[in-house]
Amino acid sequence: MSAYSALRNHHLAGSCCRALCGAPRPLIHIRSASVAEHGTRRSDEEPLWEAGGFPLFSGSKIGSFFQEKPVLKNPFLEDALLRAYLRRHLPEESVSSDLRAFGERVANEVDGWGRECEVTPPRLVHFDPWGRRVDHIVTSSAWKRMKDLSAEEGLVAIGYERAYGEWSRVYQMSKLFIFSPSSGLYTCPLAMTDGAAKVIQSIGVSWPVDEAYSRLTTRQPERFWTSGQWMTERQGGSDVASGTETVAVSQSDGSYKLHGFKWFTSATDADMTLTLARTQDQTGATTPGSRGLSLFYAEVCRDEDGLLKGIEVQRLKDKLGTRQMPTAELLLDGLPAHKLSAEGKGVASIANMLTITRIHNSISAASGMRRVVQLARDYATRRTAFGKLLKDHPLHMQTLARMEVETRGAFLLVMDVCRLLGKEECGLASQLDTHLLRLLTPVVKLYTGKQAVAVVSEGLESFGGQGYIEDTGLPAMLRDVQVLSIWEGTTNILSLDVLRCVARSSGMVLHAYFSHTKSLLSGASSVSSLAPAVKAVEAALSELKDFVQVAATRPPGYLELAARDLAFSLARIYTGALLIDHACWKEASPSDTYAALRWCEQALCPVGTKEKRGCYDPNTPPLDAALVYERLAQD
Ligand code: UCC
Repeated sequence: MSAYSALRNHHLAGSCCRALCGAPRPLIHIRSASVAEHGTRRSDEEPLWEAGGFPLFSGSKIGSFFQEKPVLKNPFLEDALLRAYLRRHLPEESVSSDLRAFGERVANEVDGWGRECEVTPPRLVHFDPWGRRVDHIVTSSAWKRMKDLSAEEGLVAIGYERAYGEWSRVYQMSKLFIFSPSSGLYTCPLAMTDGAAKVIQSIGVSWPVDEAYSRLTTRQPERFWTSGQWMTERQGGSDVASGTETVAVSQSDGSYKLHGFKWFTSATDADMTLTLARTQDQTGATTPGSRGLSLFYAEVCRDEDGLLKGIEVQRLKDKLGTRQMPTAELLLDGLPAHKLSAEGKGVASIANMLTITRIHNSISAASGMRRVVQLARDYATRRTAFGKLLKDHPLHMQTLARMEVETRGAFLLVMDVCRLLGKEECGLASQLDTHLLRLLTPVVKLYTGKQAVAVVSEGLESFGGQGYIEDTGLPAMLRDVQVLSIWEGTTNILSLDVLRCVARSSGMVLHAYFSHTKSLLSGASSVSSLAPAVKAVEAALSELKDFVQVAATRPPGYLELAARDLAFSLARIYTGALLIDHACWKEASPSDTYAALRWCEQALCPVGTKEKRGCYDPNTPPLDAALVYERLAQD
């Protein structure tokens, strides 16, 4: 500070003080909550005035206290449950050393790229400077680096190399679990890429998709392709059967040209896509509904003039979150394509893709929770309020512990579904496993999607006002998890999918559920510390069984009203059993037991309770409607 400004500040401070107090101000002390170093508090009494009599914050000075930000550490090393789960089920040194190294890379390098993707969102360039239509989706260099990284790290490939047999999916998904919150949403194209590879594999890896399959599953960045999944049209993405207007016009060489409007295509910079369309008969007519839909494969490429072949990009979507990723409206105007499914089997064929993307969605949900807990617990060791670190406030720790319990439950549920997927893909699944996989896929997707929004929202609150500040990166986490309950089937659509698979399997999926959940409890019979949790799960199972028996005698509308609560009950009970099972493992920690006990304190079977209260009776829909549409008397 120059002599002049020092004098001026001194003068101003003095005159201001005199104006306020009418007398020279004595030295004031405040209680300080700042921290000099980790966990070490500075002296309680700290002068507000500097030596020489100048107040802090005077002139250009901004005081000595700055918030410490939470630090992202290696997300693999920081995750006790992930490491224990792998030690229990996949104790391969090559896996843990890969995950350790990847975790280091995520914390030190990739997380920064993810942030770059967020602050440099994609944009659409419709025309070149000379007026020619080009439809270029310009993405950040970080987004492109994510693509190369994904290939190098085998983020799709691991699931298809199957180097670890039936546990290969668990390995792949563990890697994605570490990657997801730092990925700048690159996990979205990877989900669809994985789903497309799965569809191709189930249909048969032969022309015209053999080359595509090898590119989707390669580790070579220069060959790696991503895939889109274009299902949503202008009439919406849930009722695909009646909402799909796209027509496939057959060509003389056996291929097709697609004409339609895809309303919501994610990660539209993909190299290829799978999509649904209706073929025409001789007269040009199409079959309505699901029976008229077939599955098509199309490459996204440019002609010799640099124009997209058969595609016009109408605009990019302006979304709440997932802004890192281009999401577009596409006009398909003669897009060259090949039919992959049997005629009219489009929905059933793309269902394989949905199974995979729904599992990826659940991984993203669980890892979003894990990340916010990791950051919040780190912050709690740095931030002081009311004279002590946040971690020393029991109420704050209770909140974080509740978030941790939710995160653990979500992790075990999704990993169990990955386990089942791995078994099925290696031909090792029993019929029970196959039924469980079918039932639990919509359950895990819908449940973790909702949990993620709640946990990440709570997580933001644990940073106080900083959780609401855009450039901390924290608000983006909440925006991004909000999509997880929406795309790939909303909560209600997936609840109805649960009913669909119960009906189509004549209840066999529920039979598998009851029998496997009980078997998960078997190890706990002699563990007294877990007795309250076991008792709660057993009681909930029996309540659920009662509900199923009652529901079987009621009309279909009854079950539809109960669908959401049924799905939540299936998720909570099964997760409780998984937590108990994990806590019985010989290397389990006391915290594993505690997490199981805490999880099982909640209402595990809401569908049973609500059934007894008459919530699904035929009189409730009109009452619900009357409540929602109630008008004031003067209206
Ligand atoms: O595309 C989107 C965004 C992409 C972004 C990807 C990000 C991934 C996550 C990233 C993480 C970061 S969003 C739009 C996504 N759209 C959906 O998810 C569709 C939602 N709607 C449904 O799921 C509906 O339930 C439909 C479309 C499946 C209903 O169709 P239908 O035709 O009315 O249903 P049907 O008639 O019951 O079933 C037709 C056939 C049957 O087989 P067949 O013909 O052999 O009898 C069913 O058994 O499809 C079979 N099927 C299934 N099979 C239907 N659903 C399933 C299923 N879930 N699993 C197996």
